[in-house]
Amino acid sequence: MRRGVAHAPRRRLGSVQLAAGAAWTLSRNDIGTMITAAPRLYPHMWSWDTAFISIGLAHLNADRAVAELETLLGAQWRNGMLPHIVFSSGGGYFPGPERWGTAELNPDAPESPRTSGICQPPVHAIALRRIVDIGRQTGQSSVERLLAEGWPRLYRWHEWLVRHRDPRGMGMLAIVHGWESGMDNSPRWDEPYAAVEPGADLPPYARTDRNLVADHGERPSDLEYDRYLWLIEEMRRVGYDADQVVRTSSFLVGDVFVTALFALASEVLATLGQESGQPAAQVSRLREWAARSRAAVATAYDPDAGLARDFDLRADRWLSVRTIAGFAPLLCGGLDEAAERELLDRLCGPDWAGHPDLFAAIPPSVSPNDPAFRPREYWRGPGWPVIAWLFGWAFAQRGWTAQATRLRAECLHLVDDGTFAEYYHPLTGEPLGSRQQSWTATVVLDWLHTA
Ligand code: 2M8
Repeated sequence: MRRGVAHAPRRRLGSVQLAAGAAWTLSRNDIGTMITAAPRLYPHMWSWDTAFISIGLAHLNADRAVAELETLLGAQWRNGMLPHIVFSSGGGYFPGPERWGTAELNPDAPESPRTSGICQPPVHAIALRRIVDIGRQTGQSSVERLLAEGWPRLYRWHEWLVRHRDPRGMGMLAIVHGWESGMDNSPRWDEPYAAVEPGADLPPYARTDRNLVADHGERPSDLEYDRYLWLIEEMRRVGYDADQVVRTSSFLVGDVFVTALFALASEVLATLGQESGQPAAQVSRLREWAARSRAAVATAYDPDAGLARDFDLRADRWLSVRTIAGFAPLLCGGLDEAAERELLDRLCGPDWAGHPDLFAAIPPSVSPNDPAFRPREYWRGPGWPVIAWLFGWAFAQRGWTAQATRLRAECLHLVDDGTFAEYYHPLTGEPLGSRQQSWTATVVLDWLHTA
């Protein structure tokens, strides 16, 4: 019996209704030029959201999935960076293109479409693999064009990360803003953010997110936002020059989760390249990058804590904060068999996905047994379907079928209220943050189509 108690009675949709709701969510968020991350809170294209969105779309219409990924790739900077936001022509989000000012400040940034000046986790090769496989099964040939034209772009994106985001040359990729992790206000970043002191000359700004999420406790605080904006200000002042940003940013952290995704995605991209006759030298470089980053993730693993750690490059110390990101080695491999088995057991055990009070057995962003656990607050406790999907996909690749199947079933239970929320209260299943979030809909579609 489920032990979580929902505050309001939950609807429970069957799989046909749920799939229809997910498809409707994507079409509702389709503004013609792109599918936005969410209708009101995120009315633009986010890099890693789009990777996931295109997977769900591929089940409905491969041409549209291809177009979506092409739009993102079309906004790639001349130096190879894939920007974290591609702005639509509408407003409604802060910081918008004027605040970022990338095209004015950096010759590599596209003038159209406008983009932000940072990046997000490199999951795009995983999306390419998935879209190509789905398109081939359903006989939709546009995926071959995406493979031929998208592969070199993704190669350049990975190359950019290696060139500009591996300051110690050891395979651990660094982020210069919490937003680059995708886990914006995770407690992982509390210590490095505490050292970020917003200057008195931070230009004034007005948040838009607080007008759109009724309970402000579900969003980051004002102090957190001051720091987010200050880091952007620092980048503006060096014209978004990638190397100068890494040299000067008050925030520079080796992100173990991004590094694991990079290792995994580099392997996936290498295999796709090998299968489709891409240059052998590039394919083997991808495998080398994957191996180096996998080794960096293994080095970040702390056997005493039983979790992998981030590394604060400014303070020169490991960050031993216990969050879902600590399970990064399960995504990319690299640990010895016994350590890996122990880590997998921990993920499924009573501190995490097996916690007896969870509404659904997916790992929350922070363990309910941790003093830092805040069940309603964004990346400080809620369950995120997209993260469950990532682990589920990686587990299936690694042959851990039982765990992958369980994640799928439990996550589908979490989202069967049909709100397609951005994140969920892990103990009650209450939908939180935005509703009709595209990447939640897409995860549902992929899972329902791969039963
Ligand atoms: C959230 O991040 C944006 C900033 O990039 C925000 O809070 O305004 C994160 O959950 C991020 O991972 C996600 O890509 C984005 C859009 O869904 O929202």
